[in-house]
Amino acid sequence: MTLLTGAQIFVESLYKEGVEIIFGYPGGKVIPIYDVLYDSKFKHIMPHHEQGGIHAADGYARSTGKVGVCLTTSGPGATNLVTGLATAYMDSVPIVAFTGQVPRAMLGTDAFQEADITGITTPITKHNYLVQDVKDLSRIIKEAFHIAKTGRPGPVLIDIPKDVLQEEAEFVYPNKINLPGYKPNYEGHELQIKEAAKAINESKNPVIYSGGGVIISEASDELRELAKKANIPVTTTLTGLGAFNERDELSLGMLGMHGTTEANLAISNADLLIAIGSRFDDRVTGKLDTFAKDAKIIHIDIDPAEVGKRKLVDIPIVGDVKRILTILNKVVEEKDRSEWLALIDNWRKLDEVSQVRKDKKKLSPKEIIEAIDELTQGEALITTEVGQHQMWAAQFYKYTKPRSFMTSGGLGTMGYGFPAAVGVQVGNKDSVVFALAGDGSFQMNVQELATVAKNKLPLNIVIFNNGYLGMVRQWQEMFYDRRYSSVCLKMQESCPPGCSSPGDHCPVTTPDFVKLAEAYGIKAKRITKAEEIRPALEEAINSPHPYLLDFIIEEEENVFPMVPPGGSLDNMVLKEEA
Ligand SMILES: Cc1ncc(C[n+]2csc(CCOP(=O)(O)OP(=O)(O)O)c2C)c(N)n1
Repeated sequence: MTLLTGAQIFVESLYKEGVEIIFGYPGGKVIPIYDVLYDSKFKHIMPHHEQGGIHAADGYARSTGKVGVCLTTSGPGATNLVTGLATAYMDSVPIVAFTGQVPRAMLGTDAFQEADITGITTPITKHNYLVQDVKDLSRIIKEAFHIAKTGRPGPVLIDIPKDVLQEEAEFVYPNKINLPGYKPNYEGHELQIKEAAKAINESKNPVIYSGGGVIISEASDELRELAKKANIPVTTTLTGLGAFNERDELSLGMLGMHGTTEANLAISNADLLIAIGSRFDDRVTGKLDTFAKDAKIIHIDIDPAEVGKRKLVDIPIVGDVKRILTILNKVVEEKDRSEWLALIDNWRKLDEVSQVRKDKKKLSPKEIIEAIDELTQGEALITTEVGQHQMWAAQFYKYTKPRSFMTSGGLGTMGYGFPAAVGVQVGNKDSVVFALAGDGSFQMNVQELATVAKNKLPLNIVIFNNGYLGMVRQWQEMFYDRRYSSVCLKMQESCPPGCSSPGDHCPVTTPDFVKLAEAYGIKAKRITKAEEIRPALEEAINSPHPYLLDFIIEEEENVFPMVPPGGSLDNMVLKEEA
């Protein structure tokens, strides 16, 4: 019988799971693993902050559909994962996160670099484990991967004490899983599916409200079939973008707070809402009792806890979206819905109103994103941070395929997008990848420029530089009487109190992003004129190296349409007040 150490078992188990890439950062409690990794076949990407590592694993998972794997040491290494775990948990992303832990005998003694990471992460992981015996390690790893990727996916954490990594046991990788308390229901109730088909066949003004769950269950083809067969318009959530080709005439784009006019008005006037793999998030519904107020509601979701959680549903169907849509498509009838579609077309025209610019002196974010869209024909893989640029990226890029838009929808994590793009590029070597960032968000995980440079990742980093924490400034402008409190990124002590007009005259306190990129050995350019937008983007896309583009955009450009917080979807603010 050959005995392996816990660290060797870790590596062998990951081979069995087909893992190819680990995003990891070393430290005292995981040195035994690093010692084994020294001779291993894994690609190991070292971020420059553990938060960067877990977001990279997340971007890898969202863009490839595989499980993302990250590894950190105990204590601060482990706690640096918290934001990344919560981000993945809220958006149902499969990740297995490994953390080192102090030796078993020292647990609970406030030992050096001890943190109760299983306690800390209980509410933000799908499941977590503290490995107490090396003999359990391979079984736990097998279970963790199973839990992370099945049912409603999510992050699972495995905490391994250092002495468990050093102890020996026989290596047996189990063939079977035995988790009596965990049995996701994939099938969907047949009678309910028939009910749903009947409701669809009878409806005049139906709308499909499709969420990230459609992408997760790889059900885009089935969604298209349903929409096309029955002529039903489709709106998607932020994390659902790409589930339905936005260049299709049935696409309504995104719904919700910054959704399109046609999507929000279609929902408000629908007689039937078909919610698929979506969870009635408050940014989507606005005021709950007026959301789809005249509609019968069908809700298809793998997670029974989501059905009826926020909104009462007429026809609940719990199960795998792909399987359910496959059955549903057989019983749904072809139908002409041209009157309803014509009405929606009229609402579409209102979008033009929202996109009128305040000031034409500086670059418009819309122009930049539309240029990216044209140059890449909706084929690029795009990540964003959180803020106005995130909403512009959702509104102006026309996503054509699933797994092409990676953004923190549920938690809204600034600092997510740039490191996530690292994982996206690593997992999709031949794809054109864009990391779109605000000048505020980019500074939250800016250290990953080193990871990009070292690994020669040909990322296109685009900064929408407005000198502000733009989205917060927009709220202060619209709802707090333009009292710009702590949103100016150029502000310093010598500024006049109450200043609300930062501009080119201000001292520079945000870093010069071009110089910063160059300090890491990354090519970079600042763009200030409209005619420079396309050539700069082309140069970046065609370059085999990473490239950072710093676009100086209009400081006070806002995102419209906007449903004011707590408002109804049919009460959008369409444009800037005169
Ligand atoms: C970690 C984190 N802290 C704070 C916030 C709150 N927040 C949401 S948007 C935003 C401003 C983002 O500014 P920037 O990255 O410059 O993007 P812009 O809105 O200007 O496009 C802030 C502070 C957040 N979402 N995440």
